[in-house]
Amino acid sequence: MEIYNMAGYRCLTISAKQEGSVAFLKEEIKGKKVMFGGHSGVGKSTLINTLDPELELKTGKISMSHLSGQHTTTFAEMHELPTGGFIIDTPGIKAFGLIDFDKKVLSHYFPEMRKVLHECKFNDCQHINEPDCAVKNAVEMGQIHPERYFNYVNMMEEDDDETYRKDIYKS
Ligand SMILES: Nc1nc2c(ncn2[C@@H]2O[C@H](COP(=O)(O)OP(=O)(O)OP(=O)(O)O)[C@@H](O)[C@H]2O)c(=O)[nH]1
Ligand SMILES: [Mg+2]
Ligand SMILES: [Zn+2]
Repeated sequence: MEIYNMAGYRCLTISAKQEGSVAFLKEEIKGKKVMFGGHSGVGKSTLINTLDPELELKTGKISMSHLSGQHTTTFAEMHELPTGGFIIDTPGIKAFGLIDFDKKVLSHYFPEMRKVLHECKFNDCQHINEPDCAVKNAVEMGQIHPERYFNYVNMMEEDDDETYRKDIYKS
């Protein structure tokens, strides 16, 4: 939570087992389309059942040997809530990847980087090896969490094979 709060995201802890703690979600979702994402077993479907018990979505036990969910939800589905708005339940995330994505603008999707990147010396700075980089400076000054910068570098270095293959097919 510390990492994401620092990046400018609002983080809250809630429990599907305590109805009072999810009441505010009904207000949040009114007039919106909201999606729940996360690993299998974190309680996405359970939380949606709390928002509308009539949905009776299937939920799964946590596997004691793996201490994780069992991929109970198998496809994404959108439900209209009687209290207003729409909620989308999704299967647990198995892998994360960037497809058809221009890495040159990856930092624009990190709010805390977007805030400072106009101060980089080069306006096409990739925040990796360039001198006078505002993003790297912010990491050093403790304004950007090192974990977030580490994730950024990892994504930048991720294999581009997928994109490469698509380019071959196109030509
Ligand atoms: N104590 C507690 N248990 C919870 C909470 N939310 C979910 N659970 C339990 O965690 C288990 C998994 O919940 P699910 O709702 O099936 O999880 P999911 O995120 O939908 O999982 P997938 O559909 O596999 O992606 C169930 O046994 C729930 O009863 C919670 O807030 N507190
Ligand atoms: Mg589920
Ligand atoms: Zn930079």
